[in-house]
Amino acid sequence: MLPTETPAPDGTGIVHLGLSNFHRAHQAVHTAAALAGGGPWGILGVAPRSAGIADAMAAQEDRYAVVEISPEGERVVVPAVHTGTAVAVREPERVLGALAAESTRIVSLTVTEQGYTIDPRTGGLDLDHPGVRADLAGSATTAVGLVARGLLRRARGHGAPVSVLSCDNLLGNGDVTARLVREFAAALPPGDAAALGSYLDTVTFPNSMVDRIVPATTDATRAAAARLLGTADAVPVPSEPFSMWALEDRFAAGRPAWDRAGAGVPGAVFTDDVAGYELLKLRLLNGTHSLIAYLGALAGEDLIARSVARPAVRGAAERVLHDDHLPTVAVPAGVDADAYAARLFTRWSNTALGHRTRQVGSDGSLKLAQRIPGPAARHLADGRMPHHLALTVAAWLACVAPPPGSDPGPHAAAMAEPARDRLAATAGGPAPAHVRAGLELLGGELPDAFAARVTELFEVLVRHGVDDAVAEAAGTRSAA
Ligand code: CS2
Repeated sequence: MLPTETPAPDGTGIVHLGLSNFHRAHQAVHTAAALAGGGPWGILGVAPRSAGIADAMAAQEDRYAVVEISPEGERVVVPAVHTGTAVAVREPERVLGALAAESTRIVSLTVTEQGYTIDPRTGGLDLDHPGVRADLAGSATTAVGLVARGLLRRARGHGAPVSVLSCDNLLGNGDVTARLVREFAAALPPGDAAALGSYLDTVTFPNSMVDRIVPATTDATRAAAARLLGTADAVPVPSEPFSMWALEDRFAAGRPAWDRAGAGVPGAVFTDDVAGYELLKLRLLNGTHSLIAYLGALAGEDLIARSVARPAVRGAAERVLHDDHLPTVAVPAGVDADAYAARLFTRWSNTALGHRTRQVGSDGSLKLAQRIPGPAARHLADGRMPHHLALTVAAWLACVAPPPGSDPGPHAAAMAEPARDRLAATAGGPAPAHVRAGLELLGGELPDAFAARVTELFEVLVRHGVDDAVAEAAGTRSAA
């Protein structure tokens, strides 16, 4: 059994949807810290579809290691907070039973931007999504369907309170989740809609900002875990040492003492200004991260750390962060924006971490929807062109939907992009129409002037490469 310092939880008060590396290195570690104070805060870890991690954890008594990697060295923590794992598509009844159990006080989620089944055109629940349609007809496979059907059982049963905690990189993630579940409820047959609708008045959906850079597991992670633990772990998680969590303290049935530091992480911040932390993080970190990933991949870089070490990419990242993202954020009281920004560059420069451009660049149509239209609209309304936000969109398109005959390189080609086929349809046509198709996916109805600037930068990128495009965005490119 993997050695741990986490005290055994006194029950399973949390059902978590999404057994990703991010959950396992973030919420799980903060929960391990909280359990030093005791409590019924064990976690049933539910993988939506794939059994790999769930079954490997089950074969290890639900334990795994988090390997914290920094240039100074490695450190291991075994956050033994899971009391079981399940796979929703394989055992839906068991998962629904757990969601509905009276002992469940928190249902948390890390299902990625894609997992919320949002229609980008409306920002609401995608009622045409095949999974959503099936869930409305009686199954429970999507995140929203699982949560709603679990809550419906609670409503029809004991009616005990619960909170739903989104831990994904969505602006207002709790509010968004509440809205999607309500939209699902409203689309149910009248009896169910009424029962769930009134129970939902008792459920809270705290907003939260989550932050820890967590790459994919590799053979090197497994080797490091085995070396540090003295025993094999099939599913360890690599992570940076940094971790941050800011949440609203609105829990209908209690919560772990996540404000406790321990297991290598500082305590979470409970605040009424989660929105400030979310904007700061989604824009400065995630928004800039996307630009680094796309430009880096186009320049042939596999790793984020190597990308940001390139002067052109570093320069563009500084500009997008300071000129385009930071001015749109009301920095929360007590946060030093300059120190925050400087620390981001240190975090991104962690070469030992092995964070890949393809990981950050994947699902761009969904991630950029959270990261670009909001700040871009702010600048454009003030009559200012956010050149480096335009460069971010151009670099995304150059990676995932380049014109035929232009090769974005292996790292861009390896990026997952749910809209790849849709974008391929316009990639061979005129660039302005192609860019418009890309911007439509991001939503936000940005003015034509922005689309025109994206088009210019896209053309420079695919014809002349990263250095020229960065110079063009900065206004320092000499006429070709
Ligand atoms: C990244 C995030 O992949 C991405 O889009 O920007 O996963 C980022 O590493 C985390 O949000 C850091 O907290």
